[in-house]
Amino acid sequence: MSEDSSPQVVHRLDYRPPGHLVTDIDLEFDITSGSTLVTADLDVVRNRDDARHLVLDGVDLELVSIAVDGRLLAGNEYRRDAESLTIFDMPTRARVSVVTRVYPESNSALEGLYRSGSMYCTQCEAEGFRKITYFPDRPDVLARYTTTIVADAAAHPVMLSNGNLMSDVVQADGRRRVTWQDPFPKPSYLFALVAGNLAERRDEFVTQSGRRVDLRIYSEPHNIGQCEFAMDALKRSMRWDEVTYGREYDLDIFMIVAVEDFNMGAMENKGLNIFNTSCVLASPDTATDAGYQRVEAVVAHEYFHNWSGNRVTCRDWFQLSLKEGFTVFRDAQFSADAHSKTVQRIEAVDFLRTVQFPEDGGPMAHPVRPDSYIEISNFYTTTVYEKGAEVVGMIHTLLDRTRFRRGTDLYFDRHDGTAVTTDDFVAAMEDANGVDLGQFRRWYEQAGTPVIRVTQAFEDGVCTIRLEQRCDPTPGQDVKLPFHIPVALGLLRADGSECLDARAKIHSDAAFELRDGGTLLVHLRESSVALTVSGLDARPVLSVLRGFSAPVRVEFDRPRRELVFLAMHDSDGVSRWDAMRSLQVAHIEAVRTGRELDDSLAQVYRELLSAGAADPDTLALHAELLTLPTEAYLSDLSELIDVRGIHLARQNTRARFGAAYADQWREIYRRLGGRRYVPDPAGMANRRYRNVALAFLCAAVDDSPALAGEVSSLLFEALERADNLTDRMACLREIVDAPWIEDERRDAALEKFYERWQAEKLVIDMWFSLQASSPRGDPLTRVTELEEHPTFDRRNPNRVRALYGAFASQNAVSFHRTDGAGHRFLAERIEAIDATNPQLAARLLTPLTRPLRYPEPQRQSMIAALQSIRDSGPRSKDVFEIVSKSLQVAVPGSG
Ligand code: B3K
Ligand code: ZN
Repeated sequence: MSEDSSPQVVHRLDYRPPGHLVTDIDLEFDITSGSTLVTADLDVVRNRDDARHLVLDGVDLELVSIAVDGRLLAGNEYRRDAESLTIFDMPTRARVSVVTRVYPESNSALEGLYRSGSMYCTQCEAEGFRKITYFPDRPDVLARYTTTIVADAAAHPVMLSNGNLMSDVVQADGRRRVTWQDPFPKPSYLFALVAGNLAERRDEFVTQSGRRVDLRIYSEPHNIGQCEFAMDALKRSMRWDEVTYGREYDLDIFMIVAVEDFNMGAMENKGLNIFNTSCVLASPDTATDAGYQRVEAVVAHEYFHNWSGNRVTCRDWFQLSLKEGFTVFRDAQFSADAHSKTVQRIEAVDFLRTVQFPEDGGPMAHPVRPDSYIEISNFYTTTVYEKGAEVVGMIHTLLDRTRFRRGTDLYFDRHDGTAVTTDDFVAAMEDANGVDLGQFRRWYEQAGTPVIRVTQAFEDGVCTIRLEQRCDPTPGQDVKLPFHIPVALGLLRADGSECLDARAKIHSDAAFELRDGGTLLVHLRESSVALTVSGLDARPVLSVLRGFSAPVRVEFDRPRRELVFLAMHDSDGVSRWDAMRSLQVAHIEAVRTGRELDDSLAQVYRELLSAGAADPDTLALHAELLTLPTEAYLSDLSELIDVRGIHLARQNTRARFGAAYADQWREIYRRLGGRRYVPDPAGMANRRYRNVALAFLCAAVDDSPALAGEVSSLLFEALERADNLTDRMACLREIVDAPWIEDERRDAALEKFYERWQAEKLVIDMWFSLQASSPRGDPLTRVTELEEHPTFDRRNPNRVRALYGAFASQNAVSFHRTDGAGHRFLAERIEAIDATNPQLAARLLTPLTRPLRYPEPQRQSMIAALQSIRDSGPRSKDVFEIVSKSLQVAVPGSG
């Protein structure tokens, strides 16, 4: 992008139905080394009376020929510019034949057709198909695809596309010709092609109606041994969607391909999902427990898209959350059914608060249904995905499970085979259940995180609770109207029992419903509502926002002893965790500001450590309760982020609680050790708790240096003995971070680890990120040394994120160095990466986008870093949009 060209802003309200539709498309890919010839035959029908000319999207394409109904067009019959091709005076119906040449070998943006390792593959969402051929590349043009691939047979034993296999022949010239046909009309973003020398893992699934479906996972041959877990997750997902949503798979075959160079996690192309290896490969030595859970969730997510996304798709990209929010909600339900519901929910809330809340309060804040964009790739955000899932979750809460299912049944029936809007989704929920979600729709329309302020009074047996909501302005939205917020409340007696049951005397102007287990669901629709509960013996302890019933912040000034009580006794695990978080945050904040500390937090640690945990779910919950919030979580809670202060206060707290209970941590670590490795929920809970204990024990050394010898022997022995990556990484993390381990021993451990696992790229990614995120020594120098490592590859997104991403987002003290070197470093790397892979570059920008949240001198140096990217004339719309929006907020009037 040159400096003077002002990039076009796309507005939601400018939507118009497509001028032309394409009913069928025949594609032929003639793949030769260095270039691929693409022939596309499109059956085009006029769709709007005023559409005289046919406009097709196309970017970076070499046009070889273009014909209409078999007649080659002369130069004056069409026009081409950088992003489109217009055929003048199109007949109402015609067959358009376009031949283009593309260069997958030199496609480093990883969008369109590109090469990764020994294979060719595609990525078309959102607007990548236009880099393959000329086409109306928008999600509301649904066509039937027939795809033929012709390539050298020996080099490409596997040639795949969407749908069912129609033919597979070796031609007289030795080239192989394979044809696939997808009977389901789909938008171009769901097109996929893969060709290469791949290994395969096969299985099958019999659907609820008795149809047999072939299941295949493909990967580079060296990775095929790590596909078993994903296959199992796939079969479980297929069954789950039948049972939970009545959704059955619809083609004869379902394929997953694992690709090493991929910009995001995975892609739900019809019948042919393409995955980043990091989201599909798993083995005890190459994936941590978190990795296993990610594989399971992403496999499920992409599979679920077959209905929520593919069979019913988006009308335009502003509706992205229609498929993404809903599908994240579905995959979270699936994971909750497979693991501890409470812990799954805690992890989702933790992520939302750490990543989505800052986004919603920053320069890129946008509604779940955005109103405008410059580059749609920038809107695959935690707001569209995770907040979108929260919005669907609130509908689920408001309706309950049975009525929600009634709504989704109607939605799928009504819209199967069409491209619709988030409004259509909500309307189906309303129509199926006779409810009014009019005000609720504001969750799709207004950006920003609402705040609920809670006050509680008690007098003469009457407890009065007042809830007030507000939401700060966000860019472009100065005034917010009240949201319809489902607030789940509980009232607890001193013995931990619930006050609210069918006999409770509750009064409020707001609507409310009593749910199972003593939880009251209050519909907060006004700016402020009051609720009274009378006939109580004593002041109850209020449990607010149980299950995190809405994506809001809560302000509630209350005695710390109530938080201690909730952390130990609330019947809702999420609320226990939330109370614990409040105590931890208050403690760390007191340490940071040098204020007097009380014993509240210690009291809960003592109680939890002596409580024991009888079952895996409790063990997993206790591990979550004991874990301290990350620096990123803490940062979002203060107006002005004191990076070093937060780091030191958290370290100090870790050390103090480590040392205070060193005997217990040691005992837990020993007691839970020595079990055979199994990647199931019980095994994961065990390892999680045990490694929390290990981390505290290591932190104890900071407070009690005399422990150094014992703890370091324990660490090195445990590293040696570990039979799985989770435990190995837990030890190595401590070894890399601990200031009390000599440099030589640390370097030797890293070296040995590298030697042992160098063949496993995903493990080496972790090796990079472990070092990039370590606060020890001089991280920036270490990161610049790691850039020179022979296996560092600036073109591989996983490796880039492992090094630069981990440094900028998990090594705050070094990234935000007061001399600005961290900021400059990232800005320079982003400029370089923007030249080859704009989507990757744009994602790396996040840690630089909110200068106003930092004090001087960081603020100025972040602004300077953004300005230097701007002044270098960003090549892509992706980087331009984020840099200019960040600067507009940081330095109003600039940007
Ligand atoms: N739909 C894809 C994301 C595509 C991102 C394009 N920049 C993965 C997913 O959400 O399932
Ligand atoms: Zn998705």
